Amino acid sequence: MSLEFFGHPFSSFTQKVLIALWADGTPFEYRIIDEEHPENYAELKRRWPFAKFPLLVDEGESVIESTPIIEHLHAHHRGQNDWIPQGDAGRRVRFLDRFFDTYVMERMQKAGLDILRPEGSRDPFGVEQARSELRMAYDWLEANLNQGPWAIGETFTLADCAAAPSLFYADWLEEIGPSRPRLAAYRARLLAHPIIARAVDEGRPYRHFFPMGAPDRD
Ligand SMILES: N[C@@H](CCC(=O)N[C@@H](CS)C(=O)NCC(=O)O)C(=O)O
Repeated sequence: MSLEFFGHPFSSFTQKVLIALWADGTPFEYRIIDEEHPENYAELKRRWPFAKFPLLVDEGESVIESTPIIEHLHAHHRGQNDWIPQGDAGRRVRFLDRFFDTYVMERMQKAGLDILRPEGSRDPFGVEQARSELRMAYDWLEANLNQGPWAIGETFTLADCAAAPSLFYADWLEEIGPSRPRLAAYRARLLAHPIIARAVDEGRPYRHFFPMGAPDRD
């Protein structure tokens, strides 16, 4: 029952899955994608031509994309957490997981990574649109998040695994600010969770990778 996990400590989608793995105490071999381990990138690329991470290998089988990886862990390596509860609660979890991935994480990637494009091929219109949709996502969350402590209430779920890295990094790019106290308090609760604090700490040495420069907080 050996699990190999390909990812990088500073990557938001990697952190999303690490939170689930660590919170359950699931053993795995961590294959970090970096310059010191070219064989890890080569294996990732062989298994998934897009070479996006994270990627999980379970007994030789590739499991691709963060949400299906957590679903796979939930089904085959069940720990103490109920990542996707049954019934309506599960539907709310899946919706919020999609929401954080799509409207927070992907908008943040779009706006944040544009600066790495070669001069002349940047997309200022797309960046402004992504930032505007990020603010719209914050406003929606401010109006619709429940009282917590977690995304759907008392149970820490897949939705919180997605929320933690997305809100962590998105706030660096576009501050949530004091006008959204409920969302700011949820982000603070997530960052105070010991497993999420570990994910943030393991990413700390790589903060110089943040394209716009990491702010001096968190
Ligand atoms: N939808 C994917 C997104 C994965 C993704 O965007 N990963 C980023 C790191 S956070 C990546 O692989 N970046 C490297 C690249 O695009 O070459 C998931 O849920 O896993």
